[in-house]
Amino acid sequence: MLINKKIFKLLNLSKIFRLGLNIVLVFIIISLISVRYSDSTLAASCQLPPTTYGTDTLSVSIPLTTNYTIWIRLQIPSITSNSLMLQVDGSTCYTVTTPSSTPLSTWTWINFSGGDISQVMRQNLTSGNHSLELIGISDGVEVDNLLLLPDNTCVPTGFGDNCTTGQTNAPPTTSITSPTNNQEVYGNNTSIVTTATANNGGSINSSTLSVNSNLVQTITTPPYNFDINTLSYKDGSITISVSSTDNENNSTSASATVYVSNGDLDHSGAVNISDLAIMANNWGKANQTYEEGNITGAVGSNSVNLSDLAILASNWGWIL
Ligand SMILES: [Ca+2]
Ligand SMILES: [Ca+2]
Repeated sequence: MLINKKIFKLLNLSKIFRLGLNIVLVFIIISLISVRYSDSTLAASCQLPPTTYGTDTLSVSIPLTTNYTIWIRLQIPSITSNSLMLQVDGSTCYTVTTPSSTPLSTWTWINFSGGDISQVMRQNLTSGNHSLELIGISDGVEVDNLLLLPDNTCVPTGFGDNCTTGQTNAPPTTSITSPTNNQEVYGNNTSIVTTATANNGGSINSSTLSVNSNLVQTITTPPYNFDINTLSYKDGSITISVSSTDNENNSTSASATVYVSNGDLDHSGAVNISDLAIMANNWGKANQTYEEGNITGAVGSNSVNLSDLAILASNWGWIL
């Protein structure tokens, strides 16, 4: 049952015991979560007392691997009937016991186990399916909300809306994998490899490539890799930048400065005899600059040689 992209609500879950579970599972800043409810048998990990008061289990799809703080909103009928168990994935058991100061028959949020506020129920949940099982071990304890909050600072009030509304994705993460800063690029099919990763369960809507602040291409589905024709630019530095935008219109960008090196050694706008003359004049010399004919490789890394001539030859006659 999907209510909206951030909150889903399951009603009238329990017919067994007064946990009377109206469970609200909220994944902050996570979009479009599907969930199904099912009763299940008790898992082995919780060491159950002789008498229990029923169980309710949620199977839930977690879209984002991160640490979650588990909050349970419960109310207790008496100071001695004040516990339940929460079992995560059949393997992690929390005994949730309210402190003696907890008011009776009053909805109270608890995020710790064993009656100890320092024992915060916070654990890593990987993306994928997980089960959350509530087990009644005290008669008359009621639960109506359960929250999983990536944010470990928010303390829910009311139904927890203060922790679940107004949240937005953290901006996506964007990077340029290749080429790297100051790398030489040449030819008509230079691949720009980038990454765009949404955060907090969001999704990437688009990634754009700009060269010298001019939009070149927009990609809406991964992989976010672009091809540019470096022959569209004069030899010398250009700035490539990518910007990714997520489903909540948060954007981040990354940029790199690269050096177009198509053989126009004198930056005249054409690859021609004058460039060849420069190269010939410095043929075989080490520690040459690009303008002296050392097209490939950083200055000093190698000599003016055949690999440089090959690039010049392949772009021979190019005029921008
Ligand atoms: Ca030239
Ligand atoms: Ca060289």
